[in-house]
Amino acid sequence: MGSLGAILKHPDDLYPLLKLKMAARHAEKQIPSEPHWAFCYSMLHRVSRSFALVIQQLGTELRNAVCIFYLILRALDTVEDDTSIPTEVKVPILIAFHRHIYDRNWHFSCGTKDYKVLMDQFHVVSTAFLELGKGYQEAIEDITKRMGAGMAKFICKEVETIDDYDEYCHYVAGLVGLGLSKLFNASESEDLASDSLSNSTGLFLQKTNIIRDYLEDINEIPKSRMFWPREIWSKYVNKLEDLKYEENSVEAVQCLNEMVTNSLIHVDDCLKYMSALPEPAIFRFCAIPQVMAIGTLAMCYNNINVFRGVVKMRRGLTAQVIHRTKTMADVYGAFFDFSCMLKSKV
Ligand code: IN0
Repeated sequence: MGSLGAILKHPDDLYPLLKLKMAARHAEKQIPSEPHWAFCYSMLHRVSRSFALVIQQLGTELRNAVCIFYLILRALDTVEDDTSIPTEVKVPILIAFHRHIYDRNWHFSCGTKDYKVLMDQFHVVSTAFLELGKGYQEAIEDITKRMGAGMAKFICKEVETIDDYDEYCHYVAGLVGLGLSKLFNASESEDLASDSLSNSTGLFLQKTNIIRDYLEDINEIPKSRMFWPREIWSKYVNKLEDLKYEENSVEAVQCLNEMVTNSLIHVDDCLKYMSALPEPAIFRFCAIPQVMAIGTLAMCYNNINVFRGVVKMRRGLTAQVIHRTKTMADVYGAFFDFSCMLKSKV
């Protein structure tokens, strides 16, 4: 079907995309005038347009804290992800990262493209961090410390069991949930959510990323990154990379389906977490990534293309999710629709 055909068949797609573009333009115009904040927001915009968009509705203080938290985590992630850094250099940086954020003179060049700019200009992020309220700073420091230590642990350790998988996802995403709950609480608009529910919310997002990014991670140069737990893939193949070869297509899809099923365990907690967020702006900020995740899982299930290229939600669908996710009823509706799609594939 041509693009006009697609639009005519789904006329709803055109309008949300247009609205998304207008909102993105509006967000760009809202970039603050102080140069260090302008840098942080334009950096955020470059690394994740939709994230930059969705945080616009938060109050200024909380929005600034979330922006800096996101950039610090991206920087930490850039160090963890860069497979060209030797282990003996990488591990000490990860472990001390929570101290580097206070040091305007600290610098470590790594990563590529936008992430290289972020690393090279990290002192600008530090400058903005030091302007946040103490409560925000302490929450960000605490999470950065625990995450860096967890990442360091997994540099030298493979993800063997499902427990390892949950532990790794806790460090890189569950802790983000705990940190955000602390930031919401520090902004005084929200009661502190339970750690267990905040953790599940992060696990659900990260497991979705790990499933979706199989090929990208396995093809990483100079060394693959492997996050799928051996306890699951060893039922289907001898080596994780074997899943990408055409002769193993049947096993690959079966393994993929088991991975998707594993991530669905967290849906219950995610819905509970979201239903307890009374502040509308915070609610939308949390709900949009969750709806995107269940949508991505529904697309990935039984889909061999996960092993051939990138499986992503279409831009029009993303735009719809952003504009239609306003209340808990919208979230239940979206989870219901994507669950029906999953069910039809099982
Ligand atoms: C996030 C999360 C995020 C947002 C809201 C509530 C959360 C509660 C618990 C845990 C994480 C929460 O959302 C972003 C969304 C995002 O960046 N999406 C990308 C899409 C993509 O493919 O990367 C985009 O371009 O829009 C998220 O994925 N993570 C994240 C990081 C920092 C913060 Cl402060 C919030 C990353 C991760 C690893 C899933 C936690």
